[in-house]
Amino acid sequence: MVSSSNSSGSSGMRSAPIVEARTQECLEEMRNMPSDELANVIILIGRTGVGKSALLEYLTNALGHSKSSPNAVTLNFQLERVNLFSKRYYIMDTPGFDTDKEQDVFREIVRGIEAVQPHAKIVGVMLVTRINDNRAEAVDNKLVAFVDKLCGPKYAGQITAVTNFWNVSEPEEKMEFEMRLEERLHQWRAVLGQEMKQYQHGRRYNSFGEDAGECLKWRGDSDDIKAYAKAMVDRHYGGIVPRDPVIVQELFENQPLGKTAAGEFLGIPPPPQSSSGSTSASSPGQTGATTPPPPTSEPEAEEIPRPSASSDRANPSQSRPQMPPEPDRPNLVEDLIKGVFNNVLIPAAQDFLANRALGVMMGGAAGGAAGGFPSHLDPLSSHDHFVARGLPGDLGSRTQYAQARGINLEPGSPAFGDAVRSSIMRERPL
Ligand SMILES: Nc1nc2c(ncn2[C@@H]2O[C@H](COP(=O)(O)OP(=O)(O)OP(=O)(O)O)[C@@H](O)[C@H]2O)c(=O)[nH]1
Ligand SMILES: [Mg+2]
Repeated sequence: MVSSSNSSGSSGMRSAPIVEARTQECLEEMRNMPSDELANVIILIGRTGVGKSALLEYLTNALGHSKSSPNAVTLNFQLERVNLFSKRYYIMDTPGFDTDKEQDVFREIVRGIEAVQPHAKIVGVMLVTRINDNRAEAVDNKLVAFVDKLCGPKYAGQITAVTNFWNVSEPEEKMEFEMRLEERLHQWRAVLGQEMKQYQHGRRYNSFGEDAGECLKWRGDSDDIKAYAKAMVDRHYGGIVPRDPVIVQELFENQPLGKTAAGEFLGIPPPPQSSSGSTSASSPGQTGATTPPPPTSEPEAEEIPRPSASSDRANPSQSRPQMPPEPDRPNLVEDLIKGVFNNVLIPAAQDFLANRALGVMMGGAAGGAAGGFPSHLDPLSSHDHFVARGLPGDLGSRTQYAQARGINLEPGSPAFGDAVRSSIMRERPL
């Protein structure tokens, strides 16, 4: 186990002592947990300044992490704990994934994962971005592809795409952000998996846990924003039977970082080939950590019991079941990196804007995608039907659409979804 797990990172700089002490407390608490229990860890990943640390603060009520404090930039992994609806979570903050920092950030994430093993399950990964950021730099796409490599193909349902900076002043700006969100989620789901969840941090949520279509004030409405964020964690992670991301299995197998999917993707050089060809003598993850590989099991989603951490430790040779082979997927990650999606989706977005300018977005006269219902969307989802037609699918937009057509059902209810779906299908056949 890492003995001073927050004292030095790839940057060689130190976190604020109080934040560091709390991280140590969290690690200590995990170590002291009953051997048949595992801590629930959620990792925040994203570029610098997108609000990862601010999200951690809102989720846990902790202070001292974000740019609103003197300890502006996160340099090492940091942990805070919170009890949400009688379940304890440990939220792990990580440094910003930026150009030329990618490998260092990956190493720090690995350091964090190794530090919590074998006492924890990585129940979730949150991919945090700013919605008010219209840059589409190579590193943004690389980030999504990196998360895919880190988590593997079966983890999509445990990834939450969090967008920040929803505080808008103009309705036009809100529409633009909503359109950008749809575009982004469309791209990401194509890469990470359709089960990926979403959360708009700074928007109002209704009692069904659905985006109610209203942007809140970052400071004035902070209590509401905090409550919605906490409820989201419970919704997304409270009732699941979690699996670990693929990196946990790879570290457990003593894969050197350059041999892990994420490490290979980021260009971390593989270790020199030994004469026997074995890599098992390499230190786990080559991060300099003293942690043994994480001897936790990787149950299929249906498998609830897992060997306890202590029994795993007692018999480290008892390896966990092999991960199932990756299903065949088109080269979406490579396409994403090459920017293919940008070429496809930006014209679609422009069409959408043009339609909106003509006042036809809700009118049904024009717009919409051609060529049938996209196979990656859910034909039973009214949200996906809107998206398939190039329209914002959030609940607020669907409610607006419904009201304009005299559909007076409870927004978000199944009956509402059915009525809205039928209506849009009639109006805009694909
Ligand atoms: N207005 C507004 N401000 C936000 C929002 N989210 C975060 N912030 C603020 O923006 C800043 C974001 O900083 P951090 O949370 O430190 O960003 P980070 O992603 O942790 O950055 P690194 O540690 O450098 O990786 C903080 O001052 C937050 O208070 C948001 O949704 N709206
Ligand atoms: Mg930070």
